[in-house]
Amino acid sequence: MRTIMMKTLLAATAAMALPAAASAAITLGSVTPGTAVYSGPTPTYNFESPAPVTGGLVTNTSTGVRAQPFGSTGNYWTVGPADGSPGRLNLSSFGDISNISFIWGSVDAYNLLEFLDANDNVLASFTGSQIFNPANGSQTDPNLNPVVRFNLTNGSQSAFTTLRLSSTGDAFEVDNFAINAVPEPATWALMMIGFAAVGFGMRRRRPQMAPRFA
Ligand SMILES: [Ca+2]
Ligand SMILES: [Ca+2]
Repeated sequence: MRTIMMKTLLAATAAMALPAAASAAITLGSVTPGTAVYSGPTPTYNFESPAPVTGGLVTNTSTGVRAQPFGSTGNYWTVGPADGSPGRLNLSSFGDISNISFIWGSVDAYNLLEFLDANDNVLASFTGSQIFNPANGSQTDPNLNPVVRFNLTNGSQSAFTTLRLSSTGDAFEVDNFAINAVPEPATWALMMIGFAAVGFGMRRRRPQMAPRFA
C-alpha cells in the first residue's frame, strides 16, 4: 500500500515538474470570461491616472471604431487604424515580471499582442484568435471580453520590457493591467530572515513543552 502511494506521489511529482522544464518562456496562463463588474487582480494601470503608454486613451464608445471593454470603467486604452497602431506599454521600471493580466475587450482576430525585449526583439506573440475562436469582436459576449493572464518564466522575466499592441482593424481595446513583479532579492532576504526567526522560535519553545517528571 505504502509502495503504491509512494509511486503515485513520485509520478505526480514528475508530472508537475515536466511542464516547467519543457514550456516556452511566455505562455497564455488563463482566459477568464469577463464580468459586468470587474473581478480580476487589482489593476496597476486602469488608465484613470497617467500610464507609460503610447496610443489612444479614451472613455467613449464610437460605433464601428472602438468600444469600451465589457467590465471596464472610465478610461481605457485603444489601438487601431483610427487611434494609432501599434501602441506600447513600457514596463521597464518593474524589474523582473512574473505575470501580467488585463481585460482584452471585444477580441478581434486581427488584434496582435507582442512581448518585446529592450531591443524590440519579439519574445512572444499572441493573436485574438488564440484568445477565443471565433474572435468576432463582440462587445457584450463575456468570452470575447475576458481577463487574460500571461505567465513569464526563467530568462523572459528579466528580458521582457515592453508590451506592443497592434491592430490592422479597429480596434484593440484593453483596460485594467495588473503587473506582478518578481520579488527583489532584498524582499527574498527579508522573507528568509522571517522564516528563520519562526524556526528558531519553535526550536527554543520545544524543551518547555516536555514533561517535567517522567
Ligand atoms: Ca479604466
Ligand atoms: Ca475590438
